[in-house]
Amino acid sequence: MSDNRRDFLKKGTLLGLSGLASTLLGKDKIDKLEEMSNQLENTPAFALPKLPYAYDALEPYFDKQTMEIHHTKHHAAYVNKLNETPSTNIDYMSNDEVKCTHIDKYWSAVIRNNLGGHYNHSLFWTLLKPNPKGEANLPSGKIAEAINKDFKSFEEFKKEFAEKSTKIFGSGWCWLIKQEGKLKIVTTPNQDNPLMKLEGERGKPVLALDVWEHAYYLKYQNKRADYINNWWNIINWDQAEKLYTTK
Ligand code: MN3
Repeated sequence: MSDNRRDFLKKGTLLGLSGLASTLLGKDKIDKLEEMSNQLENTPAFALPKLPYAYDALEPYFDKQTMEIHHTKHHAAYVNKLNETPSTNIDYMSNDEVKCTHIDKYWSAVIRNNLGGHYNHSLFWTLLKPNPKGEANLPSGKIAEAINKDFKSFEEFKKEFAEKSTKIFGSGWCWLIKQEGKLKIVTTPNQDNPLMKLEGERGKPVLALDVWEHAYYLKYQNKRADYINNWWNIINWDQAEKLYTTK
């Protein structure tokens, strides 16, 4: 068959189909469908989430300037990079948690680092809450029971978490994870996380602490231990319990 004839048949089929569709749906519906499909095509796969509090709400523990730069520059950069790097393998998966569980060492560094950066920060923000009066901030309910069971006491848990997060060499994250029903403290380098299929321990994140210098340097300089020590005041334990008790 000649190319001209093939083109003629293709066009004919398309015209026939669109004619049939307008007969069945009406032109206004077709226009609406077209508009929806254009919108879908132009919607980036990843979006910077709004913070559930103001930039200065976590003072005096996390300062306003650090929070603003951390969110609008660092987190936003991960989101932008992801949107500049389309990947049909992950862009259409239902959510970022599912996407992370597909990342292994064979993925390109640009997707691994920026997807991790986006997921980790999105989680980190929701696990913080203002505490302007400096009230005691302790876990309660099921998460408190589980911490007491798996670490003997809250004090022991705090000690282990502080030790492990202080010792991370360079940039990374410290996590409380649920692994086969048990709580564990693990660390990951760079923007990796315990959902990914990498060398470290895997599990569902329940708490997350960013120990990259960008998270604390403006206020605490090289004193990472002080930053960690202040973080305990603004942990959103209700959110941690929600993560712990839901699948
Ligand atoms: Mn960060």
